[in-house]
Amino acid sequence: MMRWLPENVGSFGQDVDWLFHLIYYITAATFVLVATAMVAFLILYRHREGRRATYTHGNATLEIVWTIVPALILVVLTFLSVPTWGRIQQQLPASDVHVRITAKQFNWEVSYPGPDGKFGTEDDRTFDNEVHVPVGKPVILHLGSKDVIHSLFLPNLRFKQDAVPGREIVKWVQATKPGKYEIPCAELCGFGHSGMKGYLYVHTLEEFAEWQKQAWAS
Ligand SMILES: [Cu+2]
Repeated sequence: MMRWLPENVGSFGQDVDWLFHLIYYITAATFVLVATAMVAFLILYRHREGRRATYTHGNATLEIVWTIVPALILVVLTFLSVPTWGRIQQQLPASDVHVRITAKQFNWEVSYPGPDGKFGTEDDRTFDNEVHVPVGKPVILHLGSKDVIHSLFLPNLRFKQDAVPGREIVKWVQATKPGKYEIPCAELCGFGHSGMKGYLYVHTLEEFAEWQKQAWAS
């Protein structure tokens, strides 16, 4: 198994990684097959004195086979992906942790609703480029943008979602391990795009309660 993926600490990361590896190995095998055939043909059919080129009109059977096999593979991959896609994208788990992440050139504005549980009221707290979440609990993300399209990328949670101006996109994630993880912007959004970086802090439940107490104390 490949070791170059970032550490997975997301509740649906295993399913995403399984599909990723499956597709990776299918494409890797196809690449080896094509490259080997190409090199073999280069050697077998190289120029030789006295040998004339022949003209061929193709091979219908071969063409049907190499069209149908990839088509079948794609259909199978689709059916294998549907349950994971449905679980991640088509359900919103019940949760009392809500975070509003608003992208702008070139920052992530991160707001919490505060004790009243409502956004846009006095007790909201807003932070720049830091998202704090508790471990083991679903977190509802309310994604927006103030200017252009950005993309919130949480590589360790196997989560990536565009933030689109004029729309609120509601998604969820759940972290399985405390730690500090990177949040890059994954959509070229202007000259400061490469520096548009935040951090995701996954806390234990006690640490998260403590962080909340401090954030709302001031
Ligand atoms: Cu951006």
